[in-house]
Amino acid sequence: MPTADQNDILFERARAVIPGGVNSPVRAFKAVGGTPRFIRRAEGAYFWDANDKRYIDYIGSWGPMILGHGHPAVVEAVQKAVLEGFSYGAPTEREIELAEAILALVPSMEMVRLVSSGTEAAMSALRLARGATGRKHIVKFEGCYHGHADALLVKAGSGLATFGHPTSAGVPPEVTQHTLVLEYNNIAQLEEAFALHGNDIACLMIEAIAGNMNFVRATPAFAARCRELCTQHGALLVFDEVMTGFRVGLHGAQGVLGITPDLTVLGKVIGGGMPLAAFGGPRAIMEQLAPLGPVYQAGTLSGNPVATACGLATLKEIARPGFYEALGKKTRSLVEGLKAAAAAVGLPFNADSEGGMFGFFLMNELPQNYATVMTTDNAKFNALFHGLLDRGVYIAPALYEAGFMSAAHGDEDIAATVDAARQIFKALQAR
Ligand code: KE4
Repeated sequence: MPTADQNDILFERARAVIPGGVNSPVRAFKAVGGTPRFIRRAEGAYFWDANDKRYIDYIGSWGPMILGHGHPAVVEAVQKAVLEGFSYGAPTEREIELAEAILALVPSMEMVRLVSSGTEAAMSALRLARGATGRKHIVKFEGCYHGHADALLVKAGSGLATFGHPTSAGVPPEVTQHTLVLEYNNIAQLEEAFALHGNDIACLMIEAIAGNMNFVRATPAFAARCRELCTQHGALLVFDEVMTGFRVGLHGAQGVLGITPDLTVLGKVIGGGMPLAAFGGPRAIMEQLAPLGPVYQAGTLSGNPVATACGLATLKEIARPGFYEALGKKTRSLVEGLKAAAAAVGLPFNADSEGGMFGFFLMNELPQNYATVMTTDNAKFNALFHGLLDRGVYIAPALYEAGFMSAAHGDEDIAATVDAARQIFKALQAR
């Protein structure tokens, strides 16, 4: 009699008390089918599910675990911090230390405000941009995700440069009527939108390397045009680097592209796996924030003393010389190995990476926008996902998500991953 699958048992129990059995939708495996794995513990590049099955983890908590799980220096910092208290609701020196560390690594920032999630950081940056410019309109791009604040849960309107419609129930159209949703990497559409609305645009928010439609880079020309048009029209350029910050390189996507945004949104890696995010920019803009200025923003656990200890210890490790060279080499090794394995069986496949972030596509091109990514054969992706999962390799349970390498992944993990993929690619090609 096979032993009962503990993941099934836990999933059934979870669905009785938590909507969909999860506290964040992507974890429910709805896009790929099957039972989510309930994780009991993690260490280094691995985590173990409720059946005590080990997986090579390429989610890394969706980006934060860049050092791998349970880095000794980070564990020690958190253990020490909790003994001093969990939360005070009062300022601490450690918040200053983390702010100083972030500003040292993000030259476009003169000041930073710490919050508890990427959604909160992006939402607050948006409000600050509107408050600082006195304008209503905002620009975002199809396929970019900036958390679930109402004004950002928007899909493109019909026709060119028309205002967006809500993607979620519970968001009144009045809230999204000022959000323009454009096609990523479409310079002509961007220029049209600014020609029509430029002087009413408070900000353009973008993932300059987009990790929410798998892995799509803004072309240098497109990124430069975003910068030029924002400058020309007095709109603020906001780089949402919640995922790319300290992930694609020590200076994020803005460092890779050489573009200076007006505001930057950070999260994930800066919390090292604990609830911590941030947004920042020039002093003149940031000082519009309460308690100094008219733009209100607040948070009970903002700058939490344990989360800031975790973040600081993480930043200290990633700032060490050679960290990103070694991480980038590992990620490229995985990507090149997967491409070679797919080519060997003639499977249409391509992949890309930057620093510790990667993506792959079951097509020969590297998509430039969301519509192209979505032409992927879902059934093939799902077969790949479950084939890897069965072989102890855990990638994102959705084709529109990116993958994440950690410093703890070893050559043997990468070889095992490529080998598992090789076994599946052959079957995929035959479908
Ligand atoms: P959070 O509120 O989930 O901390 O951050 C929102 C957010 C903002 N900006 C970017 C670029 C992001 O990628 C995210 C969150 N990313 C998703 C993964 N695609 C988090 C995973 C989840 O939703 O469970």
